[in-house]
Amino acid sequence: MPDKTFLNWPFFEERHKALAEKLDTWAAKNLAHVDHADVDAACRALVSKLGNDGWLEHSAPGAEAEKIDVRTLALIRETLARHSGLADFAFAMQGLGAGPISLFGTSAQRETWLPKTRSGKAIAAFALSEAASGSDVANITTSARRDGDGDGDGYVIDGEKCWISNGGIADIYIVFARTGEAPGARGLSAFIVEGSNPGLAVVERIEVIAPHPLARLSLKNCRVPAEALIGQSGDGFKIAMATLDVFRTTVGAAALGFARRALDESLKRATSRQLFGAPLGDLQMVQGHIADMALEIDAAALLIYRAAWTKDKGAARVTREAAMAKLYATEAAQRVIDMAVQIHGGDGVRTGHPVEALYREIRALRIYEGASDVQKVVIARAVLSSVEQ
Ligand code: COS
Repeated sequence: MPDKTFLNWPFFEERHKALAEKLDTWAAKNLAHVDHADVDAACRALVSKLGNDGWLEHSAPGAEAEKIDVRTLALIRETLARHSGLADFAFAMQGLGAGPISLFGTSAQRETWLPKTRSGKAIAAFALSEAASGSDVANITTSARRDGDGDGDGYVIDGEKCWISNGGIADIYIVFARTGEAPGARGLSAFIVEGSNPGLAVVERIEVIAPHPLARLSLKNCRVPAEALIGQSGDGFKIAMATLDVFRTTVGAAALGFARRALDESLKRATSRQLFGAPLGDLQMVQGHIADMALEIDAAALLIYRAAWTKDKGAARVTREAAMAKLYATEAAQRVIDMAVQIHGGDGVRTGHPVEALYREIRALRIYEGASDVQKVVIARAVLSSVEQ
């Protein structure tokens, strides 16, 4: 049984505790046997199930005045991740994909798309990365030019996007492209591109160690109407960064869910397996691992819910807090899971064992939505900029 005492921390309100309990019960019932044989079908089914049962309503705010509740997102991600990595992925991408619309979209964009992503009727994707600009977002080369003679009524997008989660199954992609108002970061814009757009194609499916729908996409002569632009032209970089400020904290939360599962599995093992005539957990070296795991988990949780609470309480920017939460929680979860594998011995690397799956699942979280190395750059910049010149 996972430790739930953290729900009594002052970051949470009664509604958060109730939601976490209800989702845990739901997940135990619905996510015990997620079939990974066809990840596209599995993801479609998970989005549909999460939508039908109301969980996706939390992935983006419903009404315009409503704000995204990062504590709720984080609690949902850590709970889903504890039960199923793919279910967490399905939930997370609905939030990240719809994020630019919910944070910066017009009323019309919100009314068209959010009811669909919140009910699971449309699958969302966030198409930012390119082969040569994953960490260096300002270097994006995909272009969007005005259709017609510079003042046409739409845009034509050309380029390639890489590492796009839900690539191939999404109904809506948020595509970041260069519109050229200024060099670098100030010359990007964000667009809504429908999956059915004839200018959009999957050129490669990418297989990874923890499989999920992932693709390289091409945009060729991809026409979108003027209303597809999110926010102001030239604001794309800030839209991407502000969206990541919200969702990076929740990547940390997913890592926390994986780490909690690893500790739960290790506690079961330590109390049931006999070694040298006593339970494994009687060995001080195993106790050392368990102490380290519990400490890493609490430290990660404190950073995650600090960042989430700070944003929910109205902070304009949580760049530093979110970067710290993602960096610490993902790195800590990797260490926790590695210790879980060690405690499980041979079973820890047996295909199909929960800790073997966790060992594969955690690795990408230290890379996507800003690699650990980038988070250090972000934290250092924030700390340095706080020094008065
Ligand atoms: N929120 C709002 N605005 C932001 C912001 C944020 N979190 N971060 C930066 N900005 C603004 C800056 O204030 C700056 O605005 P002005 O030009 O008006 O001063 C502008 O955006 C450019 O910022 P900066 O100079 O920091 O840009 P860099 O190109 O140097 O950014 C890093 C470098 C590494 C920080 C950035 O590219 C990054 O976060 N990369 C990782 C991206 C990522 O997560 N990739 C994974 C893809 S999603 S799976």
